Amino acid sequence: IETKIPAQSREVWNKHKVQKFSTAEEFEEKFISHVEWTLARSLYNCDDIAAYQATSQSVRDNLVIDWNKTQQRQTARDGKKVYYLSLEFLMGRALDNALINMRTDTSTHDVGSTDETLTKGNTSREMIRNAMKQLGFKLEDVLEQEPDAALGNGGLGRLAACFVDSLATGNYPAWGYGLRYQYGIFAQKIINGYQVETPDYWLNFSNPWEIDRWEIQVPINFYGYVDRSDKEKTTISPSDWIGGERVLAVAHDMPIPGFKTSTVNNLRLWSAKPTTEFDFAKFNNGDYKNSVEQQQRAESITAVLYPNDNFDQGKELRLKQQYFWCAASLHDIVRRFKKNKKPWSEFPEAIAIQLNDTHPTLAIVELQRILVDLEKLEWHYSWDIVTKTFAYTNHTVMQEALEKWPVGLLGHLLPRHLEIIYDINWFFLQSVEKKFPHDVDLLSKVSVIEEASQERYVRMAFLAIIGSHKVNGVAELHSDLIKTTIFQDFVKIYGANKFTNVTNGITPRRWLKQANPKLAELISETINDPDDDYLLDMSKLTALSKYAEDEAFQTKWNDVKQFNKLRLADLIKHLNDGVDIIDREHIRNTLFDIQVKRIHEYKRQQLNIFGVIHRYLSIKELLQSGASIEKVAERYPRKVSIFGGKSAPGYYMAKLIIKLVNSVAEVVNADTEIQDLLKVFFIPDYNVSKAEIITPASDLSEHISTAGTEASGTSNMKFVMNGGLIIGTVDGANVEITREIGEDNIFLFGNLSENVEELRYKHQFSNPGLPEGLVKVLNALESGAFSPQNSSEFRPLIDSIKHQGDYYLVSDDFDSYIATQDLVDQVYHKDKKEWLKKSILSVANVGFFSSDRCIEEYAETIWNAEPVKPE
Ligand code: Z57
Repeated sequence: IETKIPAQSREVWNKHKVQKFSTAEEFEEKFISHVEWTLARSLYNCDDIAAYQATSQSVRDNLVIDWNKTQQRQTARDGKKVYYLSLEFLMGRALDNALINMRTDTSTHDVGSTDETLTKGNTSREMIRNAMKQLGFKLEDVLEQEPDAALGNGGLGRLAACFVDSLATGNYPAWGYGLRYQYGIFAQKIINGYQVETPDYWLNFSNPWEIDRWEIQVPINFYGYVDRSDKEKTTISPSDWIGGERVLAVAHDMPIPGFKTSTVNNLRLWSAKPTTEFDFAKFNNGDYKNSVEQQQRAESITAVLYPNDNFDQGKELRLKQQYFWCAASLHDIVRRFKKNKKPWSEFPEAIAIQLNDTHPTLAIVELQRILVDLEKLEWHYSWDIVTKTFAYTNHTVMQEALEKWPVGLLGHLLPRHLEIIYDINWFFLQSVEKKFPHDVDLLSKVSVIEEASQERYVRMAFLAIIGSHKVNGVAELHSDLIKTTIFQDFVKIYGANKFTNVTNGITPRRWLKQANPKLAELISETINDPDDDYLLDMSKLTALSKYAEDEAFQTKWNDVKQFNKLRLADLIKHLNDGVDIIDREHIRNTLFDIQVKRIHEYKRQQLNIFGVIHRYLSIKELLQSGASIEKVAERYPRKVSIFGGKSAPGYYMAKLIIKLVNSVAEVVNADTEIQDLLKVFFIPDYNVSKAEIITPASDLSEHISTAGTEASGTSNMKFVMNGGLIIGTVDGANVEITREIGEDNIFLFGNLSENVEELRYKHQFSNPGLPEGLVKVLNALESGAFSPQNSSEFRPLIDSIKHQGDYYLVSDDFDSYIATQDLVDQVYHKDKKEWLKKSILSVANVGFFSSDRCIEEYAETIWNAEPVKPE
């Protein structure tokens, strides 16, 4: 590797080589020097926040050493590099994760152990905990100081975060590329039962996890025109795009440590800043203020994350974000490639670029522009390189989430890119015409340009398919669905092999070891794996199966669950202004029923809350008919129904569902007649760090989307990994979860995806009459039982079912949902041993859903990339 340092200076560099801390002693020294030098504080003003900063800086120092070595090693080895382009990385907190991942010990066990006989070379979380104690701090309190890096909305963004963890753990030479939003997803407040959004300015204190690369600045152009004064030139020959607005993309790197490996990969996030160029025309006109203001606007590009999940708002600023990020990332990738002086034909062997949804589709167009316009390569030669480089992951079949940009808007912002899109489409349609002559209908169906209405649109998913060599869905059912529905014509054109499935996964480091240390400890002890190697090879968990019916083990298993339920009960009490709604006395016999995820009609939180209302009404009915509370408890045993999740700020129905949950909670929790048989709570501001407390505490979690709408779901995997059972529809990854853990260990209900179309169709015409139970619920809603001040408040939720065709099939699945909830009660309360057996077997067989497996599949079947292992 090249260097500017003369050979004779090497000695000095080697003599003063930086070293990682590896003992408690060395850590303490680092910590204190960061308090003094980095923070300019001292023993006299070091609070928990300062301790968090100093600890993070110290840990970061270790990571940076390995980061540098990893980059050198990966460059020297010159294997294929993988780039994961995602507009969202929902990372959560970094410190605890780094402490867990950077552990290098091979002999000490670190959870709950008070063993202080850690020797040199063992950098473990436990060592740091003890050292911090020596320094006067409690690790758990210090960890709480870190704000979540909430640069994502939901599943898609969290998936990207799990992926970078697994890429580093698997030693893949892989970088993530994203945007460094100044404001992540909004913080959610609940005021009078309504969601209120408040800004998440997460960079309030300096962020110890980012390395600012002020030297890496990429100029990005927008607007302007294409110079066509040379009449010889066509749109497929090298063209000059004269940009009209210019901003700079600045790199910020986050180190991504792998688990039990010294590989530290990079997550590069771009922020926008004004160029130092000045608009002298304006300035000379005396318009100094305007000229400065225009410059200031640059920063708005990376100011805020769009807060929609599974919905395309189509705003110009969003398109600007997308191009800004794609152009900066590609410039960076191409720059690195060119250092090697390889021929362009080798580009696809050197580089794989994965597109996380259609958000980075412009990267395809940008690479074609770089090759044709800047590198002056022939069009078709370039296009061959492009299509061999890219692969596209689809995450949804929902129409409202599929991106399409008005041709006018795209052409205004990126005039040269629109030309290239038209030419890509032209050559594509020609090839279709050749294969299926005279099929005009087919041509209009698969054209990148939609011409159905006045406005013409660019269909980004079609462009992504055409520009990629592989397209994958995120769970088996979903990957089958895209082949038979939204992309069926492309299967006809390209053949089925272009389309593949890679079922999602989650990282067991964060979602088991970090979130549920007690369960992790019990597992490692039981399967005799003191070094937690099962976190790398989850098939080891199958060894738990033989204890599934072992009573002593079941008791320990149940104790862990109780611990986690108490931990959540504490959080809920804290969030409820110190008022405890959960009866600690009975917590062992109280079923924790949890649904936490983005609020969306297709995810059907409305079905859940209708079920809760139904349960409440039934309890009341029984009591009114004279049954004793004990008698009622036999039919409706104790339950706490927990909800959480954000609604997009502009999504009226989702916000109404949140309000309904809170209104029901208010009525039910205040009803002394039912005692503690039923409690309802909406956890405000659901995020990654809250998920780490919530997930381990579930007895039951709900994954109840209308069949065919949830592409995969990933929280279903998290709950199973923590010993929770699932009530769910035959949708997304629920299907494979059932296959892996066994159909006896999951509560499935509802209509199948193959029947959805017909059911929806029927709703348009006939009115089959709603199920009796649902009628009671809707009547109660209509009567204002949960909205005394405004009895029509929930009208839209009722109307959607009664008068608008019940698009999400709540009425069709209602009875089967209620019946299945009854079954849940039966098993949980009448046969606890059976329940625990199901729970243990679930964890024993959850291994498939590790994101390590998932990344390996991407590497083998899509990227053709191999790990670069440290010596
Ligand atoms: C998003 O979070 C998902 C899909 C999208 O198209 C967008 Br935009 C955001 C989710 C799916 O809804 C989940 O089912 C899936 O598990 C997740 O992406 C990760 O694949």
